[in-house]
Amino acid sequence: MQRDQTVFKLIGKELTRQREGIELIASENFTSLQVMEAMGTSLTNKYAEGYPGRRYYGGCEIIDEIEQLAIDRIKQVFNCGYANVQPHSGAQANAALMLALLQPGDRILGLDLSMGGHLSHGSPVNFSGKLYEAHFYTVKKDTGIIDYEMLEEKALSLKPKLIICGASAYSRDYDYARMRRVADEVGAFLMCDIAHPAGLIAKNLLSSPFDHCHFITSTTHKTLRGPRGGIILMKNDFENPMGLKDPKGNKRMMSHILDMAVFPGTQGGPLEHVIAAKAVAFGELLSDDFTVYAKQIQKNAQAMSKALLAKGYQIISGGTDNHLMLIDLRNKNITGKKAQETLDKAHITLNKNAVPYDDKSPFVTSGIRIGVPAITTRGMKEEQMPAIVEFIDQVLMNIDNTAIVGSVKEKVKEFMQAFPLYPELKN
Ligand code: DSN
Repeated sequence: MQRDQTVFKLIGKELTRQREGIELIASENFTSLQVMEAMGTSLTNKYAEGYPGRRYYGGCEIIDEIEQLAIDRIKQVFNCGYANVQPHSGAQANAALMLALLQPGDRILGLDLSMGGHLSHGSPVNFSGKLYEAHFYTVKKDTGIIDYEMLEEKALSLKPKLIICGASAYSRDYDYARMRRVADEVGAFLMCDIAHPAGLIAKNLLSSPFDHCHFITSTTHKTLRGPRGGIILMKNDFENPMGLKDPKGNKRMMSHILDMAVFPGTQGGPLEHVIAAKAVAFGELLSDDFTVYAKQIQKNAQAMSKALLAKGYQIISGGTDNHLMLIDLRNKNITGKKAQETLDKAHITLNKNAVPYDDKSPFVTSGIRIGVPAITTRGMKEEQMPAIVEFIDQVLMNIDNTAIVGSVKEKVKEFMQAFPLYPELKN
């Protein structure tokens, strides 16, 4: 068969784009070459419905070893007792967890999407908001911090079956113990979606939800720096309180209910090439190098936030504890949409984002979200953060001046040459 020049040419162009630009999308990262290599392997050819040692297909003995390795490694990373590494994504992990715990129409309580929450935590446009009765807590208008009093009041009056913590645009740590007290008071399960800060939690740089939440879900490609995918974890397995029993009348353990909710509940054949890449990434996570990386993420985020504040940018909650920050551009009279589109022209990639109590639509927004995991992978340290803020500021302060925006693009390209990406790859 002839090599598909069309597709590979486009893949090459994308690599050039990634190499030349400053990547500030908080949910993106650059995997190691060995993580990418594991994904492009013969494992993509294999069907392996089921779990290690209990598959529906023959020929799974090697696949079993690989998947078990991924499970064992991620359990070691988070010092936890249960892991399912099959979810194709974070949203799939959340779907499976909800399927395991809830009946249609059950109440759930999560952080409002417009306050930094996530689509799969009950948004009306997502399955979670269509199948379940979703309610939301917010952040406080004056501080940008989660309104725990509101969360408690809503939980007490609504008696949700599931309380969700975790967000996609929240820069502060959580009071998990407080949320667990509320969950216990109303008899709810507590889950935490750690997709964003997982890499920092893995290295004990943020509070750990594991001692307080019944369930943890995550993606594997953000601060965990693995392939695109999801996971479900529990600190300890426990007997399911829903009373579900096996054919012999014994109460099923939650691990069994969760496994069944992933497959056959919400997915078919697992992506074993991705699971192999997860195993590689989880091995990297266990290394001291990753500890250094995770610490650098936090230092870079703090340096970036300081440099932005120095230029008069308003950061929601006044700063960051993790890898990201949310900037309200209303004092600069620029919309998130315009900022994202113009920064893109200068090869600075980030996303527009609603800010809490935004007066603009989600398609326009008043803010932008900035994250540093990807530039930290490129080798940047605190001293590069003011330079990046300077580029951003030059673009935003000259937003309609194509000559200046074009000149920043050239400066960005030159700047990035000191931080090579995949030098071993030709294109
Ligand atoms: N798309 C992810 C993010 O950017 O945070 C959430 O799913």
